[in-house]
Formats: sequence, C-alpha cells, structure tokens
Amino acid sequence: MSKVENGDEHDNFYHCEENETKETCNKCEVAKFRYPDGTVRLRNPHIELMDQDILYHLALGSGSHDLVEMFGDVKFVCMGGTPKRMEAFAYYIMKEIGHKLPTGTTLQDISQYSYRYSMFKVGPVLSVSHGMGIPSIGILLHEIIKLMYHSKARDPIFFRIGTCGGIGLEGGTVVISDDAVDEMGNHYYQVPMLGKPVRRPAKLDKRLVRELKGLADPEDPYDTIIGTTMCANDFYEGQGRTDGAFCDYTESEKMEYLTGLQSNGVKNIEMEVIPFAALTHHAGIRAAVVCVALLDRLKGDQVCAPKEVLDEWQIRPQKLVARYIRRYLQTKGRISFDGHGSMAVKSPRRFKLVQQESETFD
Ligand code: R2B
Ligand code: URA
Repeated sequence: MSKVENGDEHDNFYHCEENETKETCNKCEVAKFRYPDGTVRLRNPHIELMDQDILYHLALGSGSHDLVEMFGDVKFVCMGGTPKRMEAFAYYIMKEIGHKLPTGTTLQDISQYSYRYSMFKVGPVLSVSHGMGIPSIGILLHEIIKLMYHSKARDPIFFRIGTCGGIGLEGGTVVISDDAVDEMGNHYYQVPMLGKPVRRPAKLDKRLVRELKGLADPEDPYDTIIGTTMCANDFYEGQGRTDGAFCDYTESEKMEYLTGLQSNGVKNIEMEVIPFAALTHHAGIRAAVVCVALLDRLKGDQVCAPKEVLDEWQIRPQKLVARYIRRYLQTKGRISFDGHGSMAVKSPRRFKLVQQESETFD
C-alpha cells in the first residue's frame, strides 16, 4: 500500500489502494498540482505579481479581506444551483456537523453585495450557489479556486450537489458522476482562448465516487447509482426536449437520441459537470458531482412532480455529501456523534485510540 507523501491530510484519511501506484492514482495525479502542504497552487503566473486580486463576483478581495483568516480552515466547498438551496444546505450541514453559531448570530451571505452568487460558511464547509450553466459555474470556479489559493486552504474537496434529468431512472434517483461528456460525446472542456480552442480534460475523482457510493444507505428508499453525466449548454433543445419555444425534430428522433445516450452509458443530463470536472482537475482539486433526477427523460420532458416531492428529492444529494463530510470530520476527531450531540475533543490521536479500543470490546 503506497501512501501519498503530498500533504498530511492525505496520509491520514486517504491512501492508494493495493493495486494502485502513485502514477495511476487519481488522487496523487491531482495532488501533484498542489504545494507539498496541500495548499492550492495557481497555474497562473500573473496573479502573484498583482497588487491585489479582486474576486469581483464574490464581493471579496485579497487586498480588502483577510482571506487566510476568513477561509484558511475551509476543507469542503459545496456548490449547487440556487442561492436558497445553498443557504438551506448551510443550515443542514451546520446541524449535521454540530457547528454552533455564537448566541444571537445567524449565517450571513458573504457574497451578498455581489448580487451574483451567494456564499455561506459553516466551519470547514463553504456552501456556494453557482447559477445555471457552463459560463456561470466557470466564472465561479475561477474565483473560488483563487479564493482557495489566497486563503491557503489545505486539500480542499469540491462537491456539486444538484439536479438533473435521468435517463431510464425513476425520479428521485441519486446519480454520482464518474465520467463527464458534452453533447458531442467529448470528455473535455473546450474554451476559446485568444481566438483558439483550448481543451482541458474533464476528469472526476474516481476514489471520491467510490467513497460516496459506499456511504449510500441500503435503507434509503431510493437508488444511488454511479454513471456518466452529460453536460448540456441548454435545458430545452440542447437536452433533446420537445417542449421548448422551438423544436425542429420529431418525438421519435428525440427518443432515438436519448436511447443512444443511454446505450453509451449516460445516466443523466445536467448543465455544469464539464467545467466543474475540468477546472477542478486542472487546479489539482478532488471533486465529485452528486445529482438527483427530477424526472425520467425517457418518459417525458416536463418537470411536474409536486413541489413537496421535489423539495424532498433535492435533499438527497445533500444527505450523501453531508455523510461524507461528517465521516471525514469524525475520522479527524473533529466531531463525534456517538453520544448525544457533539463532543469536545482534546487530543484527536488519543480520541481515536479510545474509539478503536471501544470498538474492540464491542
Ligand atoms: C440542473 O438544473 C438546472 C436547469 O434547470 C441546471 O443548472 C442544471 O445543471
Ligand atoms: N436539470 C437539467 O439540466 N435537466 C433536467 O432535465 C432537469 C434538471
């Protein structure tokens, strides 16, 4: 079993499996883009020459804010489409990790003055809205990755918790993406730069996929599956819908297209996975996408489940990611839910030893 030498966070929590070497392990592959202490290395020589870096769409800046003080402890960045959902996730994760706010305070939207994205911080978790589609999440990722760099956060892990259309899946099914393709079947994010197309591989962290799948509870009254996710540039014609303002193809052409996707392993369609996978990979950040299907696209185009049902479905990806975060923090001795509520841990090492000993006597 070879361990990742690159940052102590890895060594304690993750390690290469027996059949993996540093060369084949995706974790090690992404880790080499970071500094040895796990902090994010920017692949842009211009930034450190700048007097200050204004993260315009987040309403933050390296000259105006003490970003190390504000965000240096961030371990997880969770992104989802809407400001409301990400505010709700912030409160949910607060409960899940036993984080307490000082009496008389509430969570604040850190980016409220940008009027673009919203951002909430709950201990080591950032909960950020990314809006809809590739340009919106692309801009956010540039600024959040720079935020991680400026704040010196170590080994941050990014999650997108979202919604999607399933292909041959019942509404409410949770999909963990293990691969990303665009509408043309490409596995890369193509960005025109200086008039030329530049391609960045859209790769997700396979280990994270397995770890998340392992946290799906067999008692959950819905399926949690792994599959390829297609990223579309549009909700209507770009996803083969016939219910947009325009449509130039027939129902049977649409079905032929969707079943073709299905036979190529595509389980769901959404609108952000390609830049999310490509930009996190390019930055050496481990990342995963967990989405809930709002409908089965083989059965229709309209999202018509009742609001209460949609609300409950949208919590499902949050639950899975929250389990991951809790397990991580528990492994680090930073929380425990063995008793009632959280425990104050004095020595994580001794805490773990005591836990292990107790397990032995079970
Ligand atoms: C899923 O849902 C949104 C479209 O309704 C889009 O942001 C996505 O990826
Ligand atoms: N989001 C999408 O992008 N597509 C769907 O069908 C549902 C949600």
